[in-house]
This record gives sequence, structure tokens and C-alpha cells, in this order.
Amino acid sequence: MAEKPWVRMVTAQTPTNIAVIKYWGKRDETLILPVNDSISVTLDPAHLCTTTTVAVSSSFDQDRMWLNGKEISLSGGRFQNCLREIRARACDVEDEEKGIKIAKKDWEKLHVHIASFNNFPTAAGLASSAAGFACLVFALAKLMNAKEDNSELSAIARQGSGSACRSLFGGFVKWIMGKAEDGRDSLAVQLVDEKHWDELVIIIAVVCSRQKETSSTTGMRDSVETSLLLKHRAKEVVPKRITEMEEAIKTRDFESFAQLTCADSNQFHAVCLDTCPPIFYMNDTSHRIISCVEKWNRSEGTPQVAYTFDAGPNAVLIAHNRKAATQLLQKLLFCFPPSSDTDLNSYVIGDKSIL
Ligand code: 2P0
Repeated sequence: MAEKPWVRMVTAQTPTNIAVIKYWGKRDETLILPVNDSISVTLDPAHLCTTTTVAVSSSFDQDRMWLNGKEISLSGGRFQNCLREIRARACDVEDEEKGIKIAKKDWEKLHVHIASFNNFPTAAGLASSAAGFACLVFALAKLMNAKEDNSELSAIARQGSGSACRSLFGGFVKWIMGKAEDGRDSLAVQLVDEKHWDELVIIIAVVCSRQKETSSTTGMRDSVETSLLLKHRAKEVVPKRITEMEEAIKTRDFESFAQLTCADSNQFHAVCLDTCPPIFYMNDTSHRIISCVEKWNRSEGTPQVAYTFDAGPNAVLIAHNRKAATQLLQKLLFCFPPSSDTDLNSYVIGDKSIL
């Protein structure tokens, strides 16, 4: 008699992360090894996160994936690398409640179905791939009972999308670029947890939620090939900034934190302009937000808010505390009233949080 079909499922939720010292440029495109260290803050899962359910069943005859309800191809190298790496670490599973027993050797033959949802626009410069691959790797690791810790899993998520490795932890996270040619030491570590600096408030001003024109992958490849500023940045600027940023975070020194965050965002966009052909991720509204924050910070004598922009026009604004966040919102609403014809159309407010 044929065995009764069974299914085992795991659901995970992973927030996205925002870099305060940016990753831009790879030294190895396949393994996704960066040209410099980076540091990020992980957001509250309530606002910008991916929820992924992975399932394995004796009745599945191929690996399949759905993103926001639409089936997508799993044939890309990045998905295949993540699946292969997790399968290689799969262990015996014994689910007494459901009466399911999967031996380590069986995982090679079994297929998975993956359903993933983002609660924010995909590919609009809000780091959707970061949350997506981190969540996928984490959920698969739980499904297959892999014993690796989050840093070891981060080196697998990195092979899906570089910035994904930083979403395996909450709080402030550093992606160490590593030295090994095989990428085994290019992984994420938590610098401090989400409670360490919990007075910070992060506001995302969604300037435009359309998909960006130049993907990060293409953009950073062009920058590595053509930008002299990127070479200078990776070698001379970032190593010093990483040390200073770690110190600012450890001591909760908002003035240094804000100065380093804004400078690094501006240099990343300068590298984009220094790329051939030049890449324009920010737009006029982004520039007006920078002017507004710079003017306010200068008038206060000490910074109240840091700004940073990724591969898109949306502003990530990190306020020193709730009072500064309230004042910032008032200023933004004054400069960009809801009825105006600018693109600025919503604010996402969240505290830092944990995976
Ligand atoms: C970052 N970004 O550090 C930087 C800042 C965008 C600007 O990481 O090719 O989607 O998948 O490794 O991770 C975006 O790059 O690129 C990114 P891949 P990814 O957050």
C-alpha cells in the first residue's frame, strides 16, 4: 500500500535592515564577497518584513516558490546556492506530533515549496532582497533541522543577496568582509542588540515606491569597473569609518553616529555619480529632504536626525529620540504637505527591533 502523503511546514518572519555604513561593490560576484565591511540597523518586523512559509512533502515533485502570491522561478543561481548550502547541512527530523520522520540522507530527494510575502514594496530601494533571503535561509534551516548558528546561516544568506546576511540579527549588525577566497569568513555578527540604543526612532519617508531602474547588482558591478572613488572609499575611507561607527554605537554617541551615517550615504551616492554610466538613485524630493535635515541639525547646534538613502529615492531618517522624531514629522509635513504635488506619500515609523 502506498505511504500516506505528509507535509511539514515552518514559517519565519524577518525584518529588513538599513545600512549606516554602506555595502557597495563585490570582489567576487558568485560568492557575493564585498569590497568593504558594512554596518546596519535592523528594523522592527511590524513595519518592513518578509514572512516566509517553507514546506516539504512526500507528494512534491519539484522545488517551487511564490512571491507575494505569484509564482517565480527558482532556477537562478542565488536561490540554487542557498538551497544547496542548506540541504548540505540538513539533519534528521522527527516530528512526533505529526508522525513524520525524515532521515538526513532523504533531504537530497525531497522537494520544498516556498511562499514569501513582503509587507512593503519589492525592489524599491527598501532592501526587500535582504529580508527575503534572510527569511528564506532561516526558515529552510529550521525546516531541515540544520544546527548552524545565525552567523553561520548569514554566510549562506549572503549568497542569496549580500545585504541579507545582516538581517539574521536584530540591533546593530556588522558584515565582516572576510579574507578567505571561499567566503567562509564573510559573515554577519551582532554588535549590540535592539535594547542597547532603544531611544532611536526610525522614520522612512516613502518618496517613490516604484521599482528602481538600476538594480543594486548591476549598479555595483558598474561602480567596481569604473569608479575610482569606490576604490578610494573601500581602501581608505570605510575601514576608519567602521571603527568610528562601532565606537559611536557602543557609546550611544548620536552626534558622531549622525555625522558618519550622513557622510557615508552621501559618499555612496557620490560613487554612483562617479560610475560610468552614472547612476541616479536619489531624486529632487530626496535632495530636499537632505537640505531640510541639514538645515535643522545646523540650527540646533547638535544633530537631531541622521539621514541615509539606499539604492532608491526613499529617505531613512534616524531620530535621536521620540521628541526629535515628533519634530521631524512636523517639519516633513510642513515641507511636504499631503496635498502638495511632490512624490512624498507616506511615512513608516518604527523602532529598531529583533528578528
Ligand atoms: C547596503 N545596498 O549596504 C547597500 C547600500 C544598497 C545601498 O546592499 O547584489 O541587494 O544582492 O548583493 O544586497 C543592496 O545590495 O545586492 C545593498 P546583491 P544587495 O544595504
